[in-house]
Amino acid sequence: ELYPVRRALISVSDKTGLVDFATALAGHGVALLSTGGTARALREAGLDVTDVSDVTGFPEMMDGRVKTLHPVVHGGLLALRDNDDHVASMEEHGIGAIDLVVVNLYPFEETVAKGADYAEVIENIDIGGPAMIRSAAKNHGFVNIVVDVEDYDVVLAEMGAHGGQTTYALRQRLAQTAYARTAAYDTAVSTWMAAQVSDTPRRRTFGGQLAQTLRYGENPHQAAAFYTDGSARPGVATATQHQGKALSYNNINDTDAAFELVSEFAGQGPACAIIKHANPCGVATGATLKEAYSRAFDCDRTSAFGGIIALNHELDEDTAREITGIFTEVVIAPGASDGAVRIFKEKKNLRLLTTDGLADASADGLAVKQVSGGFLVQDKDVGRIARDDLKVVTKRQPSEQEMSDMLFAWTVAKHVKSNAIIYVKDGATVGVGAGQMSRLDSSTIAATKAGRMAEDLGLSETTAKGSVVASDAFFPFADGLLAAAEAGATAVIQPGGSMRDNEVIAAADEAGLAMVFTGMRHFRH
Ligand code: 93A
Repeated sequence: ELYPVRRALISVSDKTGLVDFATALAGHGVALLSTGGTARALREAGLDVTDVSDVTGFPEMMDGRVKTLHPVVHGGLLALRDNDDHVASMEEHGIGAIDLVVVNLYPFEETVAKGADYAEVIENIDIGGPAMIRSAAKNHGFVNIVVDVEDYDVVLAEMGAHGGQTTYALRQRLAQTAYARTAAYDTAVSTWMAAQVSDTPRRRTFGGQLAQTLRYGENPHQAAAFYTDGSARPGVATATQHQGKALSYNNINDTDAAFELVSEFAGQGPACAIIKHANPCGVATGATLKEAYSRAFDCDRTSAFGGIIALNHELDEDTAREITGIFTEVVIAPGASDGAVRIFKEKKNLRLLTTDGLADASADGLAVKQVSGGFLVQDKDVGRIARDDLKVVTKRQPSEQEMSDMLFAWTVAKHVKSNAIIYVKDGATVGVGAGQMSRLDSSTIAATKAGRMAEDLGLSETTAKGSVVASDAFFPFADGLLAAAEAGATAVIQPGGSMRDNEVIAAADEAGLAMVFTGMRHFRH
């Protein structure tokens, strides 16, 4: 897996560190090939350099638009050194192997940033550079591709340690860095062009595959489109739509939230999540899918109107009939029976989506969020808590029912915008408080909703009575916890870790609550 560096092609716009790096390469006996400006800089430093034009037999032409775009360059980069045919082709056409490419691109981003005119920006779209980067990176089994000045020393360190050779691990890592660079470069080009194109903004591409132009975004005055990333993961992007008009921006967002939540219950009994404005207004398990739906609906009948429903089992006729009792925007499920499809056919405005199974809730992924001037990227929240992870911190131990309800509530909490407070009883939410700036306000809202649910169902006392409560982050003070106890909760699941944990635990003991710490937080914004 070690492979020697014998010949390098250097073509850089940013000449920082160039001479030191090339000098060190020459010290390892590496032959240097270079393009116009780069070759000049190296010669001025007294290095022995061959011009690429001498190798290609063509001068750099068309204002430099064509310098390295030649089979003698790309053949030297792409040839598999251990393939007899490839080696024969190299010999036949006089192509010499190139083992190291050092390229940084025309400063497209900087040219845009300084406010250059259209023609100048266009001239700064590098073609030959990215082509060489991609060729060299593809052939990383043999070729080193360096696109970052920071990597000059890394390459030299390996060559120093291995007698002028580099490891496969390094070449592979360099290739990944290289493709990230060309991807970012092309994104910069397409983003700049998007602003030049007079076409409707929804045609602009920002990376990804345009799947659908949307009628509008979150609001009618916002143009919008749906891009997919090509992954085959079951979800809203890959689902089959059976009927109804096209999904809107908000539909897609909420359908995603619903499906991701219900996918937490993969491989378990029937479960249903109903989403409104990206938050669950009811999540429940049930003996049947119909029961799961009904119990989710009962949590907040008012909010469920016009909601998005996700199911973790194939939609059956009974459940379908029950769902048609009120207006629902979208139902998504891992399949639907023929009978269920027939029942929905009568409801022209109801969209039915089926997927190929549920999403893997524990599969790693990235979550990207746009902020002004950039993107925030983080690992997807795939944190999950099992019974053994819980630490009972109160004198009273939770009962079996409380324990399973707490785990259910915790799973739901992960999918509720912070601050999140969720009351759960018998495997169903009975009150959800979401998206408040104060945890106490979320508690109050969740308790109020539990009271309203009782009214809707004609019950004499709040459904929060005898429930468990989950909090997505720790209770900083005892007040939030006491509010939950007052509302009727008997057990609490929360991360713990507050400076005042002792006070909070003492308050729980005083109120006769059972409380467990997860040691994990589930902020969601
Ligand atoms: O105009 S190009 O896209 N055509 C090419 O064939 C080509 N080959 C290398 N630009 C090309 N380059 C770029 O020239 C490199 O990516 C590098 O940024 C720059 C280095 O040019 P010089 O050595 O003349 O300073």
